[in-house]
Amino acid sequence: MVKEKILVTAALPYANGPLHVGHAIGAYIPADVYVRFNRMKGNDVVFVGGTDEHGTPIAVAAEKEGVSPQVIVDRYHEAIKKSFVDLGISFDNFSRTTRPIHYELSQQFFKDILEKGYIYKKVVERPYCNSCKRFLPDRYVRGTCPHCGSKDERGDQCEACGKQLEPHELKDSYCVTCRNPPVMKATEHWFFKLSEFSAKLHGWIEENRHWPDNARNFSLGWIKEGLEDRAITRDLSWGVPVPIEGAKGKVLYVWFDAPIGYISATKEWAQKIGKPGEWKKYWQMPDTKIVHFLGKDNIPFHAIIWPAMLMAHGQYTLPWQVSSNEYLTLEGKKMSTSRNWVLWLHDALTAYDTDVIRYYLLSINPEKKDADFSLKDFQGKTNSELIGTYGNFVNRSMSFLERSGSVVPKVTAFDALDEKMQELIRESPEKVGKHLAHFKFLDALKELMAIAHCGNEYFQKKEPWKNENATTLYLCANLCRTLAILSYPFLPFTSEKIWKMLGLEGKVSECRWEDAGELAVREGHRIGKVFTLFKKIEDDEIAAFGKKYLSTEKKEEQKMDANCLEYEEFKKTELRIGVIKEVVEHPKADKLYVLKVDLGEPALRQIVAGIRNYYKKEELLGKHVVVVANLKPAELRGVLSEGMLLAADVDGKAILLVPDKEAPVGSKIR
Ligand code: B3M
Ligand code: ZN
Repeated sequence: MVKEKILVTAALPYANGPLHVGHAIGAYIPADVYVRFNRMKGNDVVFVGGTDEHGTPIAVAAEKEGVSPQVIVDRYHEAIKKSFVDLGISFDNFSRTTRPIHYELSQQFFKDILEKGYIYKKVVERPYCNSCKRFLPDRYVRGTCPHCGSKDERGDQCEACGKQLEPHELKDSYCVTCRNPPVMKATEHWFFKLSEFSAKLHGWIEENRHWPDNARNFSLGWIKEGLEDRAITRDLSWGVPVPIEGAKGKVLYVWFDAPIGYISATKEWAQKIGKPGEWKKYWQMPDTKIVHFLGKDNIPFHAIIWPAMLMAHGQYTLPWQVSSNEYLTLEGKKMSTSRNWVLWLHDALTAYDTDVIRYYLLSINPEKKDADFSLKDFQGKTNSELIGTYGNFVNRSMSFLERSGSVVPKVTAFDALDEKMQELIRESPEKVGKHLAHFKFLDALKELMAIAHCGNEYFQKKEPWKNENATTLYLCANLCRTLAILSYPFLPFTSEKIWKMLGLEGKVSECRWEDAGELAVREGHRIGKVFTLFKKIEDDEIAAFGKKYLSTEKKEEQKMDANCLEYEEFKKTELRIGVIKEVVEHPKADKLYVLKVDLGEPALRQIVAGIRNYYKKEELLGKHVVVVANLKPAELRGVLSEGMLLAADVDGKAILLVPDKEAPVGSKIR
């Protein structure tokens, strides 16, 4: 067999929070299964990953906590790395996009394609916050999605409908820092000529028939709609500086530098192994298969923009596969970190063995359609499949062998059932392997479980507790070995345990995939100590787990805590009675009035209020109202506002709060 060169990547998670189980099965577990399988096939595989440490996801998280972005990325790089180790993800290198090697490469990449004429400069209008005095790229803006109407969505992508967004497309948008609506302001940015690659991308994707449907259909659809040039710079201080004169205060867009992280992580790996030029073998030689694993929301970047960047550059190999999973829901509901409906990976891994989590996630792998993680199903599948089928076969075979003296008996005669079993062992590497080679992880796992199931049937039919049993025990011991090898990509820890129980030399990881088809446990071989592989998940246990990590009440409580205001903070709000003295229409916004309000101060206050649809001017004149008097002045659509009126929000309609009895202007409210 010719050895293949394969470079595998798994999307670089933003270092702005921990990972949840959806992340784990979205890209990392399938990538790891694929990598472990290919290593056993004797292929030349390098598996790289790392954390994505730029962009507004990081900057916004840092601001929320009032710390620098560096603090955030340092913290979550470590946390994410630990979760991957605990999950058994066998990266050859796990890097960070804040490392110098990555800055250098991303800047060089930019300069290279600029030189080739694929980048140009253009003045554009972008959202700007007058009170924060800065531009609001990507996630600095929130508002209503123009496609599906979901409220409070981020400026880069709608969590509800998944559509890519530009911050200025959001309706009722506001600045995430101060909540004021942004204005549009001119700024200069660099654009990548994506439109020029339409035809080339189209031809290339057409040919990539081995891609999953979701990636192919999405990309071909997008090309049909028409690809537009994309801004690849941002007005931000956190990120890779744009490496040219006159670009002060501008950084590369995070989705420009992040995929380059795959190359820089490979370069770093090459340096670490003491062969600095080795990365070129994978990125600059066309016979390497570059395989990207990612979740569905990352398809546009991996299947269109990144390949176009590589085409523009011309010196790197294009991806061969874009293996993209659909979403995982949790108890039937969409997972969402911002809405606090998630099962954290570290929580799952504290309570259960890695392989138990890996097995369940792989058994519901959202390969072609969304899948649901439910605790009941997790308990059911673990108990009936992982333990009831796979664990059961290994345990009953090994225990029987132990009770019979721990030595593999001398084979006597083969009957028809034995012949069939021998045949199954011989064919099994091909049966499971053909699916893995084609990224069909669900089919591969099903095949593996079918083999274990055949083992149980064989054991049952042969009734070794009643009959002469030498051949049965010999074949069962061999099938245990076969299962150990074939389950290694899925259940790497369990498979090594079985190996140990079998008393075999070396490790499963050193075996070849095809070894699984041999009858290598010979008569006279002494097995090791036998122990049970898994513990059944009991009802009360899963209930307690759910209560601790998943209960909605608990999540609501946590949310309440997060939203609660200390009294000391609340006390800072200054509320006072005012009387409306003047009402004019806002010159630029038809929902707004510009009011002059007397608060008993020397000068009247100017307040911009969104009540024009609900009150006539004459209804307002002379009205006593409640005013937030110590808000930082802010411009609303270009008009200064020095306070806010209190109103009840009744289905989006404003109803002003007024004093019940006469209260003089300026009265404080306590
Ligand atoms: N950090 C998005 C995400 O975590 C992004 C992936 C980058 S892959 C180059 O979903
Ligand atoms: Zn602001």
